[in-house]
Amino acid sequence: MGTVEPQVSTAQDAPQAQSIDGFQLVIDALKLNGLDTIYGLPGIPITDLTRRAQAEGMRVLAFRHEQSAGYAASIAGFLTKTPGICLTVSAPGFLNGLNALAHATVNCFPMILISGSSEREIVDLQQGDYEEMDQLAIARPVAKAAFRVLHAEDIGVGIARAIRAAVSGRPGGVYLDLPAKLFAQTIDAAAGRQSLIKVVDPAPKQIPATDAVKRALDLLKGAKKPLIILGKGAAYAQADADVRTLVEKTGIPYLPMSMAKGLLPDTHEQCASAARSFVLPAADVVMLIGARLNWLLSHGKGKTWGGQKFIQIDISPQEADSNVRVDAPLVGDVGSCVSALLAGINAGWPKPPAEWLAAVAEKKKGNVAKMTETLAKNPTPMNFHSALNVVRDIVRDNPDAMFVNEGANALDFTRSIVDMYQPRKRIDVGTWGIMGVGMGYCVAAAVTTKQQVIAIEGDSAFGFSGMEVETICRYDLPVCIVVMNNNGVYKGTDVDPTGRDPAPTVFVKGARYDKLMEAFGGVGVNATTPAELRKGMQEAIRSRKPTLINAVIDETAGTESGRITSLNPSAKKK
Ligand SMILES: Cc1ncc(C[n+]2csc(CCOP(=O)(O)OP(=O)(O)O)c2C)c(N)n1
Ligand SMILES: [Mg+2]
Repeated sequence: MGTVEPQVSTAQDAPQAQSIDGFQLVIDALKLNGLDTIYGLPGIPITDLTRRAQAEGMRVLAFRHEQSAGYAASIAGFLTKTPGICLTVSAPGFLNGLNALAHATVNCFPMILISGSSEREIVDLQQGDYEEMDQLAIARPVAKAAFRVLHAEDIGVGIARAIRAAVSGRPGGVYLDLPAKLFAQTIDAAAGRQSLIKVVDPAPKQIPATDAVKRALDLLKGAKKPLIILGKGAAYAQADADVRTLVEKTGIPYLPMSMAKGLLPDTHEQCASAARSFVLPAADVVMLIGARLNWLLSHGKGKTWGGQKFIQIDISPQEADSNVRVDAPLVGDVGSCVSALLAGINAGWPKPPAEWLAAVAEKKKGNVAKMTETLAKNPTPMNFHSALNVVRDIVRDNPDAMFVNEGANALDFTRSIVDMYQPRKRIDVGTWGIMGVGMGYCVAAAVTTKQQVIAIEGDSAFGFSGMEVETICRYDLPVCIVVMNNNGVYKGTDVDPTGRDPAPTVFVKGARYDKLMEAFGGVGVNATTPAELRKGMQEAIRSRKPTLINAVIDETAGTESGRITSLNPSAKKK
């Protein structure tokens, strides 16, 4: 006592030492909730937010276009079951990110688009601010929820609400508007820290009702030709072991939707993918697990289907009956629903009738034999099949690799030829069949899983996000991109009947996409044969270097719109 050192602080800096600003509160609120990665693009008013987040140990991945950052955030949400964070500047940056926000909502991926915005007073009086736009109003119709924070003391609540909205119930895209003024606002540090919320149980389990479980089990038990359809909701749930047990214990043939491929290995004997057009109309009871009866399943009606009964597992109570009658809706999260069903399936559960299983097996055998024959051909020039035969082998030998896929023919052929072996490896164009997800998905897949990434891209599809190869090189990510180069959209053979311009569907002939990768220090390969493609992919996986293989595909090989030609209104018969 009596030897206390004199305090050196001055009256001026004392309040600063005890205050905290909006930047810091945003960073602290995200970190407090385990959100440690930002996918974004800097500029006014969020440049310092990106700098300070990085300085505080967050991973800040800067893209060349916000759309790619947004897609990266959306798929990070799918892969991790926590909201992917995308950060954009006001008006134009926000709009560039908005596409991905809508994509996240439509695909049920948890994502938060955080955007800086201009001064409210000026925006609301339309006085012409820098990048003036009423972003909240514009985001609302495509977001699951949209919030704005005006006061630093509300940042904690704003981020907590955004997290809950993104991941609870049916996940989706959430918009969080942070006006420029908020970032520099300071409040008392202790009060600020106190205002932050660590969200408890952000995605609560939703347990299905016992009578609904019984109804579903009764219907399933009485089926003569049962079928299970696994959607990407089942993949999202991360209830992989229970889903597999349910399929195997019941012995029911199953169809995986595109992003559910690998939930059970595609080579599983109960997998009915190779007999899809047979099982859909023939089945008498179909159990949908995290799959919606949207256009991808022909809305559950028409000639694809056979007027059967449906059991539908979905977290949204509004999903059932959206297209056709659902006889046994089971509302809850996929994990809880599947485990409730399993509890009612004992050793005495009857396997499906042998005739049904034999009929499915027979159809599969025929189609697999046809495909094997096609894949064995080695035409010159290389076509989709001979190239994908190589990709199929590479994926079989590297089942841990993440697999990104977009295009039309480059998508449809790949989906049916390349088997997946593990859950949540295949990520693709999703519910909208959207082009442009490719490179953003590659970055997020590499960053969140640390695995090798293989991307099979149509040459048109690749173009939507091609500049992000620089991002891939900058972060030195183990991404091997294969551009299926058939000189255009669907094929490269169209001509302008007037002879003036190139046709709208064709690109520069013989383009060398591999040179784009070389420009940023990655490895470029031009592959004109399956052997060259194989060597290029093997080397990419061995080296883990950013690699782009320009796979030269016969420009006559594709079909209009790939597998969904029927959806394309055609002016006249070709
Ligand atoms: C954002 C967006 N714009 C346009 C389309 C329409 N579209 C569907 S597939 C496709 C490209 C198909 O060409 P490519 O990727 O080269 O695949 P290919 O069939 O030639 O293998 C386009 C432009 C879309 N699905 N999404
Ligand atoms: Mg093409």
